[in-house]
Amino acid sequence: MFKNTRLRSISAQQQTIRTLYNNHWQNGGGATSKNPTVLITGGLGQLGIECSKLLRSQYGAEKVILTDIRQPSQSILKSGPFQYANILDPRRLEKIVIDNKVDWIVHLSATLSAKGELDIPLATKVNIEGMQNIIELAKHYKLRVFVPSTIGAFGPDSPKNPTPNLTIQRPRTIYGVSKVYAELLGEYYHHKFGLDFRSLRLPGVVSCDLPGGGTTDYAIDMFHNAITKGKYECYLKPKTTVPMIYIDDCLRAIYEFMDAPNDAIQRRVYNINAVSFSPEDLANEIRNYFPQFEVTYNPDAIRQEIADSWPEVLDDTEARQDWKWKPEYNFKTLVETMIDQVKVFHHTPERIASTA
Ligand code: AKB
Repeated sequence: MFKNTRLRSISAQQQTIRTLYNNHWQNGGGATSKNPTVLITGGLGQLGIECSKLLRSQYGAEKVILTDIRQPSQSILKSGPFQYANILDPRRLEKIVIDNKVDWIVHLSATLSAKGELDIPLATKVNIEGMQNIIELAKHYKLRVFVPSTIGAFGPDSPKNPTPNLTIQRPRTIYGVSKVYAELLGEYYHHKFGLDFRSLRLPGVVSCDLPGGGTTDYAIDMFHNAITKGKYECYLKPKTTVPMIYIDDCLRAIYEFMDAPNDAIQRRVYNINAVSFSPEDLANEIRNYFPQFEVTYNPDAIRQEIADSWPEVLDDTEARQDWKWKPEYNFKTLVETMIDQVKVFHHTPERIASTA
């Protein structure tokens, strides 16, 4: 008896939700919305906060909902909607989607390459199970969904310089494996169900904020250490060259790609390229600002092997052709901008001196 009542009430509830979403789609909501409500997962990570700033400047503060399992600062709480949500809890995510009539998801939660190798079950859960939850939700509510892929989706068998958009992908990390899975699952849902899935293979992202757990993090660490300590011990060999991108270019790429009309997009997954450099190149460029900066090298076996398996340069011809991708920062302007930003991060010359 109880069971039946409960079943009836669930189906009545589902009916209400269906009607609500039908009205929403008829009024121009959903994947093709021109003024979308966007849910960002992993919102307090390296890309999330800055991504929310950019999207809020385009669509309005209330239209972008940051979610994470971490505690936000007061300033983040004041800047716009924040909700606690674990990507491994699909019902919680679904509630946020329904309550806010979400149109687009930017799914940034992930365990990065180096951390993933230290805890493979965790990376599998977060990156694969999390992706399954997000894609099912996006399919059900007809949402546009962006999932970042990475240079890590390639492996030692892929051509390195340049690495084409369509080529051999045999990554040797759980992170890479999960990202290839995400790419293929997204393409499959696009062809099978018409899901508006979009993905970019991102280079290592260079920003003032630390990502945590990536192989390309050394570049960020190097700036912070140059400014606060005047020296740095690098965990990669001096000549290890991989593609990198300044965060502003990366976020603009995500925004422009998400905003591109469907008929401009020939693929669901694109390479984007910006600059490529090695630890030695970066140290030399930083020395133009801090001539006494000292860098020593003590390669870490896991991260060196990962970096050695990655591309040196991504071929992004197709992104440039189809939706007019073009980076604004070259190596010199990336370094110049990072030095300014990291100085601001560490606040004052007094603080720099005291930590030296
Ligand atoms: C990592 O190093 O794991 C990431 C990436 C290149 O995807 N920054």
